[in-house]
Amino acid sequence: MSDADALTLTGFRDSVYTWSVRWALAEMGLAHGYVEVNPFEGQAVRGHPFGLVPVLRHGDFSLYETAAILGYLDRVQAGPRLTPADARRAARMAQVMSVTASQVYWPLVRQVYSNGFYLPMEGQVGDAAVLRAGLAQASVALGALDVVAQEGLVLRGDALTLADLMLAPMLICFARVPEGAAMLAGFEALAAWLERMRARPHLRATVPPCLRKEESHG
Ligand SMILES: N[C@@H](CCC(=O)N[C@@H](CS)C(=O)NCC(=O)O)C(=O)O
Repeated sequence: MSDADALTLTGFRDSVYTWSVRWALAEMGLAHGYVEVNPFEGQAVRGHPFGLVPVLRHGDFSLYETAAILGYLDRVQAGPRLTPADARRAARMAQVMSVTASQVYWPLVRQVYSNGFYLPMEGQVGDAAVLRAGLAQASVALGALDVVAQEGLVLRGDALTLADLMLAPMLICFARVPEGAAMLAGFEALAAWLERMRARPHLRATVPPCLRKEESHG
């Protein structure tokens, strides 16, 4: 690959959004460089005006926002497209990606997973009230996504789309907290879809270090 074609991902090893892009790159068979930055410790993220990860560079082109990065990779890759050609499936995919960013990330990842798993794993005390607030909000998002999984246009288990790539890492993190796992089990179509995602070799190969013990072998 020439410099003009080189792909470089800037991310943080335990970030769910970074995981989505790493999983996408693996599914698409795209070779890439990787730069590790921890924005949670105040490290500057080159190419991101809001100081977040991930950022993708492709030659002299720089891109941030995970949904945009996934869509771009899907267009430059040589394999089968992960954006459906069918208008309704494509719209449902975009809807799920938007709901993931707006309704899933904060309550399920930043409130439940961070306080129920990640901070304790780091030897810090999670905030139980924040965790409870996240759980209360989570059921609304999970219910909406379960309806989508039942419908079967996307979140199918077969026919991978960009929605799978964006949502599954967040739900895997959420389910690492016992209360999250119990709640998710009540949404049967969504839980069945997630089990099929968990079995994908490229997902397993890109599991972040903080989750690796059980996720990549279990
Ligand atoms: N809307 C952004 C969100 C990215 C994001 O929130 N990334 C987290 C890591 S998973 C981050 O960099 N957080 C740093 C911080 O909150 O200071 C995207 O889709 O890429």
